[in-house]
Amino acid sequence: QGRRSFGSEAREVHVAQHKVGPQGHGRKLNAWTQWGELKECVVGVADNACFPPVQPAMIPEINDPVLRNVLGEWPRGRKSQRCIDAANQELDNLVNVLEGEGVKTLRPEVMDWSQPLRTPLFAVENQYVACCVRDTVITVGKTAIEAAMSRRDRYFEILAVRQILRDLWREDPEMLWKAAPKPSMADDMYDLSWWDWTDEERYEHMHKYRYCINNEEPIFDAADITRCGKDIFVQPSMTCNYAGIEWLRRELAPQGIRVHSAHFPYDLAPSHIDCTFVILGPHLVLTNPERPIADRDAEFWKENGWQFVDCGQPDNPERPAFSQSSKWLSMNIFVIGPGKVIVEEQEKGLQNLLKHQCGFTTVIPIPFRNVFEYGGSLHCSTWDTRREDDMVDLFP
Ligand code: ABU
Repeated sequence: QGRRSFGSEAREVHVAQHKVGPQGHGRKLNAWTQWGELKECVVGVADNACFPPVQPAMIPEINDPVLRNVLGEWPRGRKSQRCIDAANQELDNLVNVLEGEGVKTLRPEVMDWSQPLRTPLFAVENQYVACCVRDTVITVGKTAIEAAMSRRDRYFEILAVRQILRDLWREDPEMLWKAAPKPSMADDMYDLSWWDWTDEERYEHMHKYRYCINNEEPIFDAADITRCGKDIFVQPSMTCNYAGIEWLRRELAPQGIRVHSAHFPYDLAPSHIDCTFVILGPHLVLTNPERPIADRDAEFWKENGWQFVDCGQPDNPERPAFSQSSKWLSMNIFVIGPGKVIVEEQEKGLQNLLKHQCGFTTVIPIPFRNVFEYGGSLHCSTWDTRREDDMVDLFP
């Protein structure tokens, strides 16, 4: 066989020599559900965080009116070290809590996000941060999928977890690694007129599910997706269009995975399903009282025996001055196993609901409000790489 360089045996030798094939260390990528026993996950980092630049996918606003008057305009460049340290302290504590629960944790690489970025089609003065890893990549069964994100400052955020992806792929011969087509992020990918609509106009159009991106290229953030075994549900949003959902459908259909869209018409500027519709376990969903699921979608869930439990109003509805997320980060909880969940420490009402009405026996409160500045809470800032679960069929 020695010199037949294109024969299959020779190719295997070549693969092994160059360390690109399975290394057989026994780690597995696996996550079919939102509730299987968590064994390994990535927790984000706030290092070198910058303010997101104004761009077609995001026109940020300062929440605090006093500060808005003082600053006059949206800040630029690096965030303060104090703000970064405060978030990192809470993220590190989450790591300790997870390790204490027997979950192996991994961290993104620390990168310099203050660098400007220029492609042939757009330029931004700086990048963002690798805190909300949930947005950039998702595990669907045995496949890792890199998202097709809409924000220009997040174009290269995936690089912070590429080494983790490479290591997993080498070690797990069954793992599939897919990356959605990198969006152009050119001006014509966006619908800038959406930003000029009043709330009344957005309300009038709410059943069209059209936001600041158009439908020309597949776009989705990984956090627009939630998993229920054989079925995954994806929310059209500011960060996800129907082309993105169709891309997921075509890629995952050969594995027997059914991709559904999930609609929440009363959220007039939605992004990410994990503050709106949070799967707690088989047949149980925590729902957002201000963002009910569309009637036709609700029927499908209920026909299949699912129950919805409304989350109460947040105990602390305050949003940090520069956070672009809603008060509903309160329900961005992290289910780490059947009956086991991590919740922000100030959300006492939700902790009680989970204990007394949703069957959770272990509810772990931890401080996390300093991470809200970066647009996410406990679920957003994690990416589960291994859960003990299977491709269950809960929509037979
Ligand atoms: N990153 C999750 C944000 C969702 C929300 O603002 O409700």
